[in-house]
Amino acid sequence: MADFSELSKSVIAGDTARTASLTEAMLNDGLHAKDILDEGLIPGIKTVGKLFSKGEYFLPELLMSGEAMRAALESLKPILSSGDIPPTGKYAIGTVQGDVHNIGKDIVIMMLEGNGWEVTDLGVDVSPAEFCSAVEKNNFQVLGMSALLTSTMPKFAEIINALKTAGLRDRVKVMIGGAPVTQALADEVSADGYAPDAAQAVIKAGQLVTSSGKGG
Ligand code: B1M
Repeated sequence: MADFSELSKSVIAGDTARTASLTEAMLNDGLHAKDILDEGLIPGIKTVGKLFSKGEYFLPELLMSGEAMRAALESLKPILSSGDIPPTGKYAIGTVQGDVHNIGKDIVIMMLEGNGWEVTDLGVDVSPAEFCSAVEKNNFQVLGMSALLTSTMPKFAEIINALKTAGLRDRVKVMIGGAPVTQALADEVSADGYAPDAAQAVIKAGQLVTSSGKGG
């Protein structure tokens, strides 16, 4: 039985070298990338969030643990994003303006790519105009938006309104996600879909293109 708690602890400690080496060792032992993520890395970073909320961790600790996560993701990326399946469609995704959290978005990207999606990463701190421009210039089936801060969640409605104003809303299915995001918010802002995690984001994206007949 793998000891995922050691991996969680190394993320909590913000120990980049140890997080990277434990991740590599687990992969070499034949453990699944998704289990390493779901059982070790994500519980670790969630604990960091809780410590930050309680005032026991400060910004430097948040940064160090974020770095440790990123180092582990480098090792998982080739596995999560490889998949020998036919192309599913084109997906663009970005973190909304005012928000620089990208770990969750990047995991969503890896899982989408692993399931045949051609993904364009619009990056972080993406303005409504940049989202609109991406949709205008490309033939994406799905536009994904991620937000991790309650203060940046209102950007979803702003971006969807900007798409409507630009006459682009019907060109693309819109999905939202991120730790504080809920289905209720998706309904409120008239997004086409919401997913609580990366695995379900892949399922939801597939459902959206199937229901619209926009599959690629
Ligand atoms: Co920040 N941060 N942070 N942070 N940070 C949170 C989000 C926070 C909850 C911590 C806390 O207080 N407990 C809190 C927000 C509170 C709130 O809004 N109510 C917070 C804060 C306050 C801040 C700052 C304001 C701190 C400050 O400066 N005083 C600041 C804001 C900077 C900004 O964006 N303008 C800040 C900065 C940072 C760092 C840069 C240091 C770092 C980010 C590093 C990076 O991303 N490169 C950081 C981190 C690491 C966190 C926590 C600890 C971890 C986030 C994370 O990576 N989670 C976080 C606490 C927490 O989330 N519990 C916290 C793991 C990741 C796998 O989960 O992103 O939820 P998540 O993604 C999941 C799902 O949500 C879903 O799939 C993913 C994989 O399963 N998903 C989607 C995500 N996007 C999706 C899109 C979809 C579908 C599903 O469809 C399109």
